[in-house]
Amino acid sequence: CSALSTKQQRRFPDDFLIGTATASYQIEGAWNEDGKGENIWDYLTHNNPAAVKDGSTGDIAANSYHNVERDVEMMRELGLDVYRFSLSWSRILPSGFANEINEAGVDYYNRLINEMLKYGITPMITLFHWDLPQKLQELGGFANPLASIWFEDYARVVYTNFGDRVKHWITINEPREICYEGYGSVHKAPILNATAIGTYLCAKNVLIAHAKAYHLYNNEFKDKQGGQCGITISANSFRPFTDSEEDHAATELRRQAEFGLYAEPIFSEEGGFPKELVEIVAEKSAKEGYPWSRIPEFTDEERELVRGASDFFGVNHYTGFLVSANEQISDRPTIPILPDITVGNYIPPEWPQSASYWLTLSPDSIYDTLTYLQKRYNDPIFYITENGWSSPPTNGLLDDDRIRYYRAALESVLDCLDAGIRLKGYMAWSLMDNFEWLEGYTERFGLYEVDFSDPARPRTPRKSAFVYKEILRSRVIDHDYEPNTTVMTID
Ligand code: GBH
Repeated sequence: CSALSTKQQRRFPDDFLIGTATASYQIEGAWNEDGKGENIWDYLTHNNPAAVKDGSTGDIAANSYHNVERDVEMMRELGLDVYRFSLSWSRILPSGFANEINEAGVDYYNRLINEMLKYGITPMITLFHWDLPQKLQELGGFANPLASIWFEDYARVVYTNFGDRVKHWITINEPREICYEGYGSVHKAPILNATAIGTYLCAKNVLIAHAKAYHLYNNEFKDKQGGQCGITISANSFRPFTDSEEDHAATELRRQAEFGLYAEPIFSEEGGFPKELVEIVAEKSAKEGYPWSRIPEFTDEERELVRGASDFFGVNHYTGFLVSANEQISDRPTIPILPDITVGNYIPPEWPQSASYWLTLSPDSIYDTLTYLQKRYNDPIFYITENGWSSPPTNGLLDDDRIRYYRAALESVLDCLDAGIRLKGYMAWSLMDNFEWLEGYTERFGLYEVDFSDPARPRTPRKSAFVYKEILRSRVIDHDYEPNTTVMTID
């Protein structure tokens, strides 16, 4: 007898969407083909190659621009319910502005969407996953309040062209990574490193951009097209290192600085930025001699525009940390934190390490994160829009560590469903190996391996792809399932 999920035979409901996710710059390649305009990742990788670990670019990436049929074939092999991908803004609008539409770019996405629909795979589209048109960056990018208008114009083009067939929209992927990593530090393009100011300025403008695109959909498209529109925010699990009051307080502050900064204005009852953080930054700003707080305020009108502006809460979730009031707690590499808060990270030695320094297998972290968000934000509808595990390029096809991670994560998903959390779907990051931003091709997240030394970028299923396929087929997690990995088929 095969030992199924340890608890009992728990099933994923038939209407629970299981899928995979990718992002345009990470997979498409064809960076200057058929009229595509330059974006900030083209610009960064071409002009500052030292910023990328292996000096690589996404010029070809996984060559998905030329692989529509193979990409959809992989989705069919896995038996996906849903595939989440993003659109390249500058492929659709080469200058970033809506005066000129690049029909070849629109055509690529039409072919992809139509091929998916032919096989009953639901498209979930992210409008923006970090590849801002370069000209818009030169005009200030998300530090410029006009960015919300440029984004709304772009969203109108997108809904108009694809909304007849696409019913699941995500405006923006991970405001934290855009703003803190891109504007407040040097971890993502445009590596502005405007530490004191950049994160908050960007946060406000990104939230307003999202809200405008959301209301545009609601007011002008939803009646005809009948879809839903939300945002994706990265939210990892933060639990107190000890049960002390100080560690509990530090943990809550850490949550506010990580995801609350972006979630609170949309999903909280009162709207606006998290209060404790606002107080801390205001006080520090005054001490530092600024005539105003570095964290901008919303006008009443802006606050109301943003508050409640999402049909669901998309969560990208990868890992967890224990948080301490003591800054010097960890001996394992830990991730950079917004400099306005001072708290410590702890990662227990027994949590398995991936190829990414920030990513360990943190037990029950999905359940912990979603129960927190459910309570704090009044029971929204959730999708896990990303979750995944990296291995080094040399690991090849036998990825038992990735299998262990996905099984544990999906058990945690079932715990959420048992607890009544309104979680509607789960997307594994990623369908295939891709350009991992400043890590280049040194970290691999794919269920399918991509051979980056071959110009055609052929894809080969890893062992984890077979295991994921079986979970999709059976709708249960069988921890003893050993796949036959010799032939991948379409069932
Ligand atoms: C996701 O973000 C992205 O949406 C996806 O594009 C990406 O491929 C995937 O992660 C895997 O990395 O050294 O400061 O950069 C997840 C959020 C990504 C945030 C990694 C922290 C590392 C810290 N995290 N990042 S830093």
